[in-house]
Amino acid sequence: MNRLGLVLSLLLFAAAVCFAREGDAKSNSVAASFDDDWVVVTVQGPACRLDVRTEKKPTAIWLDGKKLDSGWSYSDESKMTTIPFTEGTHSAEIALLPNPKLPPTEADIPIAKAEGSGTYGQLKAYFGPCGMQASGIFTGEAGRYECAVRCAPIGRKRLEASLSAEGNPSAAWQLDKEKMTEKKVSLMLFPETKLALNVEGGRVRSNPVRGVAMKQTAPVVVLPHFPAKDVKTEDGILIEGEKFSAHGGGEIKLSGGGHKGAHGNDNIYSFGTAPGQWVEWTFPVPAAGRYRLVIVGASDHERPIRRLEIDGKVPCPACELLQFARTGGWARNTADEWWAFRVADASGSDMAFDLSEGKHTVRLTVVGDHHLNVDYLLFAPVK
Ligand SMILES: [Ca+2]
Repeated sequence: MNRLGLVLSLLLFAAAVCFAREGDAKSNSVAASFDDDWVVVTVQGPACRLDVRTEKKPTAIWLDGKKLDSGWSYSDESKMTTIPFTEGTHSAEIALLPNPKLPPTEADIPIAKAEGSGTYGQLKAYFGPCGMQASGIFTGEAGRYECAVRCAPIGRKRLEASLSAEGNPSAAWQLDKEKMTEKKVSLMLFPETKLALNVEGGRVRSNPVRGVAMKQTAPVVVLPHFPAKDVKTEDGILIEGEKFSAHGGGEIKLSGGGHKGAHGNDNIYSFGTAPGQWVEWTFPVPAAGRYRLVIVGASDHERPIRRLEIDGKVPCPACELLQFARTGGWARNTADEWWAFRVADASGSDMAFDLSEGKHTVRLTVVGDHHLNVDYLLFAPVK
């Protein structure tokens, strides 16, 4: 540590190098801290003049955010900088580096589209003694996005950045002292999702976030639907929801007849207690061919989203994020709340799956935390 650093360390741990003069020294409280080539002092109490041992002449001083062009002085003999304070609580920022600038108080950080032009909204950032707090609303379409955050070198230790969506922490990382860093994280985003990007650990001297960019990696496909009573169950391979062959990530609950109008008088309910929960069914295919899939479910949540896999693979890009709908209720008392959802692509065209004769598996995995009751699945041959 150089001599300045040593003196400033003393300043930090024992305010003995700050002296209040021309006031009532016993009534003034002084807090001091330093980072890099800055000293920040906060003084509370009666009017006073404060001597701060800075070891060299400051290049600029700001008092309560306003630059002090005169009124302060520096003594080569004592190595002290003297600053006048009026009564009250005031903060002085003393710069010891060439061409100093006060940190920004606020900034706009666009959420750029990683491909093409335009933005998905922007974050409003505020800067203060603790760091930077930025927040904003995502304006793009529902989907999974790769989010990249680029941070500038911060020239200090122990500054941490964190990113969250709807208050759920998504990523946290430590910023690098000397080089640019980039953090990539995958996020499920919907229109109006609240995003927050914070840098904590102390005052930043410039905006540490050089950019935020997002790229959609999977769209959410809203499934077309029709009343479950119109499903022609005799036309296909019917797989009862309740007769699953495997599951993971949480308990699967069976109704045991507690819901109205369920096929086979049973169904799965509250499927979706945790992200990543899954349920799988094994089913025989009597004849090789192309099949369409209908899933009969009920929900009183806004957007249950499930990933569909057949024989261990996501069979189409749309199957990554299939969105069911709020059907009006959980079908506890009303059979009409069972809806049939056609597995379709983004244009609403039915997907067709090639299935060989023999055993196959179909799996639904929870994305998000919205519940879905599942009565049955039906693979119907394409005619
Ligand atoms: Ca059933």
